[in-house]
Formats: sequence, C-alpha cells, structure tokens
Amino acid sequence: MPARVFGAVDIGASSGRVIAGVVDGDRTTLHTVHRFTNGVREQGGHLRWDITGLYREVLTGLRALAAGFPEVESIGIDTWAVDYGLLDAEGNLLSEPISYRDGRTDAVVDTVHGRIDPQGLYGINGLQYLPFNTVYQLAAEQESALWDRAAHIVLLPDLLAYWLTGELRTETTNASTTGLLDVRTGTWSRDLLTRLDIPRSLLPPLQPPGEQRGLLRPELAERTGLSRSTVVTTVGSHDTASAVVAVPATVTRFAYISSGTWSLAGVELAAPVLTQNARRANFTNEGGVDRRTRFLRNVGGLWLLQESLRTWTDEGRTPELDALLAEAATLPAGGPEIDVDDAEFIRPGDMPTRICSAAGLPSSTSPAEVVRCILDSLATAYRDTIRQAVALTGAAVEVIHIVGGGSQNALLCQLTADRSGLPVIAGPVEATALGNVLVQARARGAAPDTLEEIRHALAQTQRTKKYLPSPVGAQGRFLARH
Ligand code: ADP
Ligand code: LRH
Repeated sequence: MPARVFGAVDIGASSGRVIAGVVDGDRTTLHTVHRFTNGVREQGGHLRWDITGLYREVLTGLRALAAGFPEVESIGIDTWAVDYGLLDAEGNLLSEPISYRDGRTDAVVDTVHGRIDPQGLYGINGLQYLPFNTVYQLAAEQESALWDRAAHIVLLPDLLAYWLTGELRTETTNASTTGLLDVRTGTWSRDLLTRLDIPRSLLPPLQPPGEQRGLLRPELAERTGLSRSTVVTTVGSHDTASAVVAVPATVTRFAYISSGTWSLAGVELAAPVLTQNARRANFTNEGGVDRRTRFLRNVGGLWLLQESLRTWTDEGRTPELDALLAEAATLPAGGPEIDVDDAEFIRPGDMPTRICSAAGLPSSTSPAEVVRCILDSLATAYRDTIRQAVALTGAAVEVIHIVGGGSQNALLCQLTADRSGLPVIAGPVEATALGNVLVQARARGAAPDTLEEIRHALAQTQRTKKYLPSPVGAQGRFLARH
C-alpha cells in the first residue's frame, strides 16, 4: 500500500507548526514544513492572541505542505485549550481572542461560584479549578460590550477550521475544557447554561474527533495549491488530547506528562472520577479521544523557564538554553523549591524575580541556579501529582511517559525518574502532531482501530529515551556526568 499523507496544524502557546505526517504501514514520519512563534500581546487593555496572524501562518504552512506533499488528503487542527473567539451573526470575528493569561476573570470567579458552588460545578463538569476555564472567561465576557453582538462562541481550533471550511462546530475534547460540558454525558450541560445565563444557541454543535469537518474552501485550495478534495478532519483539537493519543505506551499501567508551556500530568481512565477527594486535589476529568478520560492536573510548566529566558534576554543577557541546562545539572541537589502552581506565575513578567522571592533566594542568584530551582520544583510537582493520581483512582503506574518539547530536557527527565522512583520514557517530542495525524489516518482507514495498537506502533517506530531512577544517593553522580 502506498504511504498516505495527512497535514497537522499544531499550535501551542509558545510555537506553532504545520507538519506533514507520512503514514506508511506502522511507521509515521513527520516533516515540519512551517514553524512560527506564538505568544500573547497587550492590546486594548487585555492580553490577546493574534489569531488572525496565526491563521496567516497556517495558510503559509498549507502552501508549503502542498508544495512538498501534493498528495495530502486531510488536515487536522489542534491548539491549546479554553480560549475562544466571538463571531457576530455574519461570522465576523469581533476581536482578537483574550488569552487565558489575562487577569479579567479575577473579578468574576465569585460571581460564578455564587450561581453554582465549586462542589456542584465539579459534579457536573469534573474540571480542575483554574481561574481561566472558559466558564469564568465567559462570565467576564458577559460584562463586556461585545457580548450582545456575539452570535457564536468558537474555540480556537474550531475557529481556524471555520475559516478553512466554512463549517461551524465544537470538537468534543476541547469542549471538555470549557467547563460547560456535562462530563457524564459528553453534551453541553443545560443546567449550567441556564444557571450561567449562556444561550445554548451561542455554542456550535458538538463533533467528536475522527469525523469530517468539511472540505477545504475552493478559493483556499486555489490559494494554497492543495487539492480541491482536501478535507479537514476533526482530531483531538485540544493539544493535550492529541498528545495523549501518541504516548508510546506498551503497558496499560502508565502515567503521562505532556510537557510544554504547561505540564499536564496524569493517567488515562475509562470513566471520570468525581469524588470530593479528586476535587480537593484539583484533578481534572478532561475528555479524551475515544471518550477516554484524561484524569490529570495542570502543573505550571516550562512557561516558568521560557518566561525567565525572555526576562534575561530583555535585560540584555543572551541566555542559551543548552548551556544553562548543562550548568544547572552540575549544581548540587537539594536546593530550594517553589510551588510551581502558585497563581503568581500565571501572568507574564519578571519570572526570575518572582521565583527568587518565592524560593527565598537572593536577587544575585545566577540564571543557572534559577533554572535548577525551576526543574527541581517541576520534578517534585510531577512526582506528587502522579502519586496523587494513583491514590485517587486506584490506577497502578509502572512507567512515566514524558512527551512534548520538555521531553528533550534530560535534566528534568532524570530528576523526574529520581524523585518518582519510576523509569521515565521521554519522547516523542512532537507527540501532539503525531496524535493529530494518527486520528486522521484512522478515520480514513490508514491506522489501527484502537489507541493501544496505535501506541504500540509508535513505541516500535518513534525515537524515545529511557531514564532510570538513580540509586539513592547517586543523583550527584548523574548530575556530575552532564
Ligand atoms: P507548546 O506546545 O506548549 O508550545 P512545546 O511542546 O513546543 O510547547 O514545548 C516547548 C518547551 O520545550 C520549551 O519551553 C522548552 O523548555 C522545551 N524545549 C524545546 N526544545 C528543547 C531542547 N532542545 N532542550 C530542552 N528543552 C527544550
Ligand atoms: C496545553 C494546554 C493545557 C491547558 C492550557 C490552557 O497547551 O492546552 O492542556 O490547560 O493549555
């Protein structure tokens, strides 16, 4: 059988890419045809994404895709979760979307909890409390001038799909992050919509991953050089849902950490766990591909490192990630740690100063020491989160898979193995794009039926690296070698 080609548009909070996924039997090979940066910017008093600019980058990527891989048959889109654009009745975007890092929800969290208390809310949507869940963002939006003009609330991957196809739907894995979905039925919760005064008509109908969203609009086929028969297929449009598809697990007893701007650490379950203990531990039950449950916690991720690097660059230093990581690895274990989940780290800003102040470190602390503090703290948070996931669900875990950009951070992977006492398998780096491609491929008969078979094939064919826990006391020896 000839190889088949699927295009993945994968946009994370810090960078985006358009990738050709060539599926040849069990082997999937990724070719990045276009890469671009992403980030928030202040505009009109809010931190916003430039979704219009991102769409332009997507089109540039699709042109490169057509040039290199004219046989591409389908495109899938994923982005980060929770954020949305508002469209008017004519389908015009009312403003560039406000980012989840904006502070606008601070004023409305109590209002939402006045209409439904956190316990009641968790019982319906099963979501970890995060101040930026869409449900709070919409409460802030209801007080804005745009609300009365809004005819559609469209999650960002669905907005890009709308521009590509003209079809308006809401993909279910990403819908699960809004806080408006009933976690038991997988449908919009009438009860929540009524209590929060959100007209059901504003939410486009739900569509699960693995279905055809629509044909690429003919004028875009013309502009990009893609075939007129190219379709947009729904995938796990929440990037984390796609990443979890591509965890190269060969056993059922695994935990995963999708490590990028955020670290999403948890286990996969057949059904949600909605106990009070799960709520108190702030675990989420997000919807996965094939209606699996992603039982996980958002752990403040490599954002802390990214934002530190940005601060040092702004100060005129030229921090080099590889060199900093190498230096951080030579520092002794047992240094100070911070709570990476502290809300003070959500907003952009001078992260090294915030970190030093939280860790009780002097302002003269070197960048490598700050980096070491971040990675020690992340590894501790990973260990605690996975232990809690096991305790809350009864799931057994014999291996931790780290996927995403952070899987390239050898020091973080080794610290995670050391802290947890479990082997860590790192990679693939582009798990999200792989999950995106393989859900399309499966929908079109080019990949196996079950996630287990897909994961086995990935384990056989993708590059991964194994980190074994160091014997007690040997941490220093590992660190000395790097
Ligand atoms: P997102 O999808 O959220 O934009 P990615 O999965 O692309 O995030 O991961 C980005 C992170 O990966 C960066 O913040 C950086 O810390 C880490 N990373 C990227 N390349 C490397 C590398 N060569 N070595 C170590 N870490 C890396
Ligand atoms: C990771 C991610 C995460 C969400 C956050 C907003 O990119 O999608 O799963 O919680 O961004």
